[in-house]
Amino acid sequence: MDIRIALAGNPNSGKTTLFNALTGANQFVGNWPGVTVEKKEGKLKKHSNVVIMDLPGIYSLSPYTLEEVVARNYLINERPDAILNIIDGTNLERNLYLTTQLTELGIPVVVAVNMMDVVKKNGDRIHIDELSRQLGCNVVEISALKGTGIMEAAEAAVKAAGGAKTIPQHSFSGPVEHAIAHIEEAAVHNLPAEQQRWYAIKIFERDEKVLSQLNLDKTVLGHIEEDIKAAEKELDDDAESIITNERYVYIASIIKSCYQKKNRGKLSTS
Ligand code: BGO
Repeated sequence: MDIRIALAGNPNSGKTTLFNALTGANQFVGNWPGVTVEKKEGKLKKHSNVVIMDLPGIYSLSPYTLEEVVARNYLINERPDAILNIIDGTNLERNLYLTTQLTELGIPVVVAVNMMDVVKKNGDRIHIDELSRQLGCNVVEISALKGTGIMEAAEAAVKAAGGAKTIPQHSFSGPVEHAIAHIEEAAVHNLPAEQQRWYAIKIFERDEKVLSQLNLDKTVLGHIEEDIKAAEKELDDDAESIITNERYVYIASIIKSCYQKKNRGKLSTS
């Protein structure tokens, strides 16, 4: 059986450059079923049993663009053996938004921090070990353009594919966790344990695609709605915005402890 690695990342993170460098001429290009979004897969060089699936470039796993729907359907329904998440090291805040969601899927994740040639040239520093600790997954520095670290990143993903699922390290605020715990118990306890959290968060967000997929009983839906409303009242915001905002608070704390900008704190002369 082939090992299936999904390559996921934001548009412009260097995903195409990395995919080409890892697979070379060993690529098959088509379309995702029923849509005109390009589907590319390829064999990892020197690993004929490893298939890399290049997912569309996305910022989030919300279902608002065709690309997001395609990517998340693949991750949820096909469940690759591991995710290699490429992030742009010069734009950590925006890129980690997707990462926080990928680590919730119950699939082993390896993060490849790309553009490290630029990060280093700028004199900035990313504390990789701390980033790895905070995300709960292996993190590898790469430059897809220069080819540095890329085989290490791919091999880390292959190794992760045979190991433990990534466990998200982030907790939402009390009222949200309270609602999520109720949702897990009421609606998704029959799903595999590692998938329950992702589904519960999506139900909390009232994600229509997930709700229609799960086809929950009306009484259960009514109880869940009460839990969501209680959190919304307590936090004075709508459920989806609460999740988004709390993700950004988490990301800000990661960046504070993992990213050091060379000129931070110095007065600008311009
Ligand atoms: C252009 N380092 C540097 N410095 N650049 C990188 C790296 C890296 O590690 N990795 C990728 N890039 P895609 P998506 C470009 O195309 O792979 C560059 O969307 C240009 N083009 O070369 O396409 C890469 O698939 C003109 O840059 O990303 C590309 O994720 C001037 O990042 C861009 C400058 O990479 C996006 C750059 C005509």
